[in-house]
Formats: sequence, structure tokens, C-alpha cells
Amino acid sequence: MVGYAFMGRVHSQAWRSVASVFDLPVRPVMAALSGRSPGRTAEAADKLGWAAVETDWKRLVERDDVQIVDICTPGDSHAEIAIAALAAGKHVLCEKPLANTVAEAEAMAAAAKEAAARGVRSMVAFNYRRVPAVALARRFVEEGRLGEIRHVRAQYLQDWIVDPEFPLVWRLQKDKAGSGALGDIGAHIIDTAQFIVGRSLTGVSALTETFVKERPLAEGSSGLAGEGGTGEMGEVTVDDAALFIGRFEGGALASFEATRFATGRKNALRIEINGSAGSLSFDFEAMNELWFYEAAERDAGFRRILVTEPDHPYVGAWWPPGHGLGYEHTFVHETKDFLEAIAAGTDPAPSFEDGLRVQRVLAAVEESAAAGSSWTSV
Ligand code: SOE
Repeated sequence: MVGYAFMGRVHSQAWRSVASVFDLPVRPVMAALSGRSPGRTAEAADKLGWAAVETDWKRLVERDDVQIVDICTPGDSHAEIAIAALAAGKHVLCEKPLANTVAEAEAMAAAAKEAAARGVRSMVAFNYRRVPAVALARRFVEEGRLGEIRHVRAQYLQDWIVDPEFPLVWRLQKDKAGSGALGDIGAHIIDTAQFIVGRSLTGVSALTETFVKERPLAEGSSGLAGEGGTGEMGEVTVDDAALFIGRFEGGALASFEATRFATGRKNALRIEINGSAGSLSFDFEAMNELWFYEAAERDAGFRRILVTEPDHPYVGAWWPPGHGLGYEHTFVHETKDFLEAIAAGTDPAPSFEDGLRVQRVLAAVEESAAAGSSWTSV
């Protein structure tokens, strides 16, 4: 694994526990962790359960005892690491968004396609597809229980940078993160919506805003928190919020909102879908619930489905009904699906091609917003 901040920690947790929960055809061994600082990487490796340490990811990618490379770094290094790892014959799991630009994502998707022909697999880590309620929503749409999809209403609301004194961490710097709320959390709702509906966005019209234009420089800029101020200010070079409307293949109309300024909302990934035969509604802050309305049973209203039954996606391997799962379990599910695909010799989803599809939407949103919200094809 490369990187050991927030995503590195949650991925490590998944690698550690996946084989103790699911019956897998293979068992992961946590061979080595790579990070730039020898001391901090060794400390993280010890805490997270990695056997060895590398201070250069290039050495990690060359190791004979490494068959999978898990990329948990900021977006500016995804393309270089992923392409090198695939060329070296390593399967690659890469954090989202796939890259910082469409050009990088195209190069990664091309490398993934070429590698797949050699039996080398790749997957982008859109973990919210693996929330049981989200996977159940997908199942309902596939089974036709919603009928013809007319509306998709998606929001991803956080508030961790409302304070103007919050430091300029890497997620607020375009050269490292590619974009702001748009790429960090907007990418999740774009993927989740396209996954549930089973169709792609064809065009968008967008607005973006950076409310706080300068922030204190942080000494360290890892994860979601800075590590001590330097007293100087730096420019925020990404969006704080991105809103857009869009149209799906097949004609459904959609609205998307990704913001880090929704005071009081911590990790509210919400999606509501209206079809001719029914509707679905989901909010990650109550992630074990899916709300379902069937037009044929009008008087029943929206019903709360507690997604903890053994026949619900992923749930059977966990706890008895009603005991519930959390954020970290979505990564365990992602790791399970990835390992199963590798063992079966099939291509896991979401593929780098799916990641590229999201990247094209992100680029269209930025283009539209820069052109005064003009309609922009994806
Ligand atoms: C920060 O906004 C963040 O950690 C994202 O980077 C993750 O992808 C999301 O799952 C939670 O919030």
C-alpha cells in the first residue's frame, strides 16, 4: 500500500479483516507500506499491520512479494504509480477520484485495458457502491421495481472547512487534489448515481464557488487536519461547493450538490430516485436504511427497509439482523470484491474505465461553471 493517512488507515483495516469475515479463495498478506518519511511510515506500518516499509513507491512496485498495489495517496500521484504498477504486473486498487485530469485518467484506463489482457486487474475505490443499502437500491432498479427512471437527486454534504481558520490542507490545493468538493465528494455521488441507475450522464450545467479564498498555511497537510499553523496565508485553489443539473442516457433529469459548507451535515451522501413505478431514498448518515415507495401501494407511503437481513448484499457474512454496519465495512466489501475478481480472473467494477467516465463528468462540470453554467456534453 502507498500512503497511510485517512484512506490508508481505512484500507488497512479492510485488508486486515476481510479474510476473517468472508470466505475467500485467496488470503491477503500485508507485505509492505510505502511512505516518504522513514520514521512515520515505520510507525504507521507497525500500527496498521504492514510487515515491511519502503520509502520509495517505485521499490514497492518492484518487490517480488507484492502482487497488489493499493494507492491511497493524493490524486497527483495516482497516474504515475498505477501505470508503473500495472506495467510491473501488479493488480491495482486506486483511491478516487481516479486522477486529477481527464488526460491522466485516459492514460490509466488505457494501461488498465492493456494489463487486463495480461490478466492484471484494476479497480477504482468508489466505496459507497458497497454500502449494502446502495447495492440493494441497484438491485431494485435492475429488477425493474422503480419502472422508468425520471429523476435522480443526489447530494454529498459535509462541513469540515466551514471555519475560515481551518488550514490549507492538500484537499484544498488544485495541484494535489485536482478539484475541491467536486472531485473529493462530488465524484462519489456521480459514481453512486450512475451505478444505481445503470446509466451515464450525458451533459451538465454547473455552478461552483470558493467561499473562503485564503487559509492559514499548515505545516503538515495530510488527511483532513493540518498540523500546526505557520502564521502565513495561502490561496485556496479549488471549489468549496459544486452544484449541477444533468441529463442521463434514457432521459432522466438529475441534480447534484457537493459541498463542504453544509453546516451541521457531516457525511450526508444522499440520493433519491423517482421512477414511474416507485422511488428510493438513501442517506449515508443512516446508512443501514433504504426508503422505498411503490406507486401501486400508494397509501403505504415510503417504507423503511432495515438493510440488515442475511439476503441483503454483503450482510450475510456479518452480524444477525438489526446489528448494523458502518463506514469501514464498505471498504471490507470493496476489498472482498477485488480479491474475488483477481482469483476468478475477471475484471472488477468499478473499473478504471468507470473512473474515467466520472472524470469526464467532473471536467464537464468545471468547464460549464467556467463558461457561466452553459450546457456541456460529457
Ligand atoms: C473527505 O471529504 C472524505 O474523506 C473523502 O475524501 C472521502 O472520499 C469520503 O468518503 C469521506 O470524506
